[in-house]
Amino acid sequence: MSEIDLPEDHPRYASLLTRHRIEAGVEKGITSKQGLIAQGRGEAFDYLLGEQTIPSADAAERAAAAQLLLADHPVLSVNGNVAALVAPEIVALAAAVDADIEVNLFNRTEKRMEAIAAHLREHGADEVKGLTADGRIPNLSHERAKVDADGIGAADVVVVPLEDGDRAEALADLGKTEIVIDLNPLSRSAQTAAIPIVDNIIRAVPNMTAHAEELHGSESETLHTIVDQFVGSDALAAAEEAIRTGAQ
Ligand code: PTJ
Repeated sequence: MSEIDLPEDHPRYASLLTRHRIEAGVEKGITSKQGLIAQGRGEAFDYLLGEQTIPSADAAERAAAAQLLLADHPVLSVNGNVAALVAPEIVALAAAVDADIEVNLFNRTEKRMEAIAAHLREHGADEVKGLTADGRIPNLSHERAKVDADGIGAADVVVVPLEDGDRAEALADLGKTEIVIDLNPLSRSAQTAAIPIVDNIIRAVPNMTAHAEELHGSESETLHTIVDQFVGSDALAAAEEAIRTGAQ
């Protein structure tokens, strides 16, 4: 038994554990109620993908790790679902690629911002950005546009997991290189990304960290080659194909 009262050999263990974490996130005031709906949508796609990291997603996670290692100022954006599902794993990824962590919410309230920052600190984050909110993403309604000027505002590469399409597009319009984690290959966020990762965030983030640790110390030419050889539209097509033909 672990975390929840369910045997780890239960066939739906990972899915039930994920649901439990999101539920606990809502109870703790870090995840919005809409986060439950977003989780259900993601789960449906994950089921069709066989609840596994397909080869094109693994390639995307490797390219993302290389891109983050090449970045001057990478930032990992965290919302209420991400905080509930993978807080310690986000802290580990930030350490592996020397990235900032910034809380950036769709349904922004100061109370949730504070609760998520505290939750990340409980899981080892030294510094959490997003609370200063002295920067703005142009062409977005007020609350959703708030960022830290020295965080996402100054970033060259941003990881935006489980993001809404509008903000993903607005960030891309600012010239940021976007790495999107989204189980729906048809979502606008995934379509907008330089590197779309069609995988469950609970698998994607640890795998990005593993790739980053393995690539650490590589020549920048090697990292550039990994990034250049990755083609986002091919990865999206491979994910759609896996869903259509049944990856299981
Ligand atoms: O905490 P907030 O206020 O910033 O709100 C966060 C949510 C996620 C509620 C908000 O951004 C939202 O409503 O997002 P959407 O538009 O529902 O998009 C979420 C996307 O993430 C969907 O395309 C889902 O398929 C996908 N998704 C859901 N769970 C996972 C996922 N992708 C990867 N891993 C998951 N576990």
